[in-house]
Amino acid sequence: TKSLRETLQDVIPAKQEQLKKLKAEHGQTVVGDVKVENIIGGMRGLKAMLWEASVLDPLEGIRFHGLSIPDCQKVLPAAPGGTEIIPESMLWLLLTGQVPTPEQTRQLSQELAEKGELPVFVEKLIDSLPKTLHPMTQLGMGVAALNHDSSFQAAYEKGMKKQEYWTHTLEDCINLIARLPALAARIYRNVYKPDAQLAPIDKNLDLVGNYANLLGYGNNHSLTEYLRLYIALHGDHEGGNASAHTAHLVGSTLSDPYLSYSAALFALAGPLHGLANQEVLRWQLAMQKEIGDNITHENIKDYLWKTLKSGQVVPGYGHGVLRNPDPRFIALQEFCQSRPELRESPIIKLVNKTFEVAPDVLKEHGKTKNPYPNVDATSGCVLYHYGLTEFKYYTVIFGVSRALGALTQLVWARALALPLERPKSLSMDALEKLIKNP
Ligand code: FCX
Repeated sequence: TKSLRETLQDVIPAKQEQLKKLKAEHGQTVVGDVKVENIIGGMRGLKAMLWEASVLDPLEGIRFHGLSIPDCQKVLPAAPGGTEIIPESMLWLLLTGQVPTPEQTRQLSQELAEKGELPVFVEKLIDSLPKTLHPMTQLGMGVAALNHDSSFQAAYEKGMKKQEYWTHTLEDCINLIARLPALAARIYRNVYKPDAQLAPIDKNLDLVGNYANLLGYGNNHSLTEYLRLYIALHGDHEGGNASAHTAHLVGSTLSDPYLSYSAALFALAGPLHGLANQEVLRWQLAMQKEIGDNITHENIKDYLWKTLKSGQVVPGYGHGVLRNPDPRFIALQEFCQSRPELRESPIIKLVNKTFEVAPDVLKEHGKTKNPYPNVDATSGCVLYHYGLTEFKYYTVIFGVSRALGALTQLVWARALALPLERPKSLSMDALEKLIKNP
């Protein structure tokens, strides 16, 4: 069987050729209009960047190299003894466009475990931070500091050729993904369980098996499986979302993958993006507290209106691109329905009941273009069920996941020699002038 690097060596030339042809034959072909509303409206809907690993359809949801979430659940290998997709198999798919064999997946798991230890200075850096510093700030700082060992940066300083960019980018990306569990778990330990011992990395375990162990949940097989699925599914969601786009933009300056992904994490830390899963839990718990047990649909409806009338968004609902329930939400709900203890969990039941009411209320409210749940409507609530109740930590888990897609695309961006990103901005006066004299 081929290694990850051999597989990539095989697939990259065809993609390079495809891009060359696109540029030569269609460089001047128009594929869309730019409206003033796109310029004012956060570039929504503007087809303006290249992203190989996944494409998001507003109705159908995400496809990773053409595979939908149910397709991935059928074909991507699980961990030994597990049934859910693991991040390694998703990473392989995102990087190569091919479905790995179980053996290839195991090889990747082994490589990640072997590279999983943190440098001592990063451990010390994280240990020196105050517990009150948000875990996402700590994660972003830790990831940035890991650039001390960047292969890309070292090779760049020595004057590497452009053709070698992607190989060094790949090494950095693999190293970074490998170290994320130890970094993220250290932050968890320091902030929430200061007396706990961190488990050593087990060279025979997959990435999430080790992450769950380090978090102190290694003996909870159900939670470990949930984390595998969640981290794999959350890995990539097209290129235009704020975190992925940030990594892409920063990477286009030839900043190394550590710095690029660190920047992405600070975009993920915003409440309209990655922080939404903690907001959902906070909101659902506040609803439960206010209404008490035996919540009816009518109670939920009233609570939704109260949230909307106070000018807040309903967290976990709406999306910049999707116009249907998020298939990632559906996949996580199915995971819950397949396990009796989760089916009966009060918080999961509340998420379900809210889903039965919220779309109609949001339609009646009439503002959001998408009245359906996104993945965050349930992801944090499942963690809460398992006893991982420290919700300020949830976005860190999202950050471990999103590395898969954001870093994969850095490899592709360098392999395809994509240039420095530099869109043209306009002042309102310049825009008005352009409208008068197009
Ligand atoms: N509740 C109430 N109002 C909402 C809403 C919601 N869940 N979602 C959108 N709206 C409002 C917007 O605030 C906007 O109002 P405005 O005209 O007064 O500014 C209007 O509806 C139109 O917004 P729309 O075009 O539908 O949505 P956007 O693309 O601007 O924003 C997000 C998309 C996701 C930011 C938005 O739906 C939202 O704030 N949702 C709640 C937070 C959330 O769940 N975020 C997670 C998203 C995702 F999964 C992720 O990136 O991680």
